[in-house]
Amino acid sequence: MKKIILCGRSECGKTTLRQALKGGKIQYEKTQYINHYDVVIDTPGEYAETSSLAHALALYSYEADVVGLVISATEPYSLYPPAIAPQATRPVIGIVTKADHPCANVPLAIEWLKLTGADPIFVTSSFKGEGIWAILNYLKEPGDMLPWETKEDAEKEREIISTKFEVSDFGNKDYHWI
Ligand SMILES: Nc1nc2c(ncn2[C@@H]2O[C@H](COP(=O)(O)OP(=O)(O)OP(=O)(O)O)[C@@H](O)[C@H]2O)c(=O)[nH]1
Ligand SMILES: [Mg+2]
Repeated sequence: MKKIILCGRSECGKTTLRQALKGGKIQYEKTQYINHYDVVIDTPGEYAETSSLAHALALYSYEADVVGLVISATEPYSLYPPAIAPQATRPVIGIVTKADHPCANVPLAIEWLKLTGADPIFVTSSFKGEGIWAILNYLKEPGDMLPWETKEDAEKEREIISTKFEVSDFGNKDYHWI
């Protein structure tokens, strides 16, 4: 598998996406440090939000084959300046998360990612499994075994065990503690 680094603001769903790509149950806590031991390098959102930490993202991107700019379909603004993708020395892809969310605005998130120059752009829901198969096939290299054999298996709804509360879920009666 090509190694991918996931960058994006806090709560945009990077850790959840990492778990969805690996096929296990979704069970996570706040990311406290850069986890780089795996084919998915998971970073804390603070690194994308804080200029003094952002340099670390650039350094860790050298350990990856692909940079994934992650943006949630529920985000009210984009962190990414236009045309940042060419600054990386790796291919940069865009990943929209939380496409299943009742407050999702997927077309807007896609537009923001297009502005960065990221290509291709994947639309995902880690909860529902949407887009997971497409990303895995993008990262797949000859001889790799994927956690699933078919798209249908890869895109099955996931079991979610989490007590992480999402601030943007305030007021939505179906989304309290998920
Ligand atoms: N509806 C929906 N919610 C999601 C999805 N993925 C993640 N979430 C929610 O988003 C919240 C944040 O998810 P995380 O994966 O921890 O986000 P993160 O980007 O790793 O956050 P940091 O580690 O703080 O940078 C969780 O409370 C989940 O409930 C998804 O596919 N659909
Ligand atoms: Mg995280």
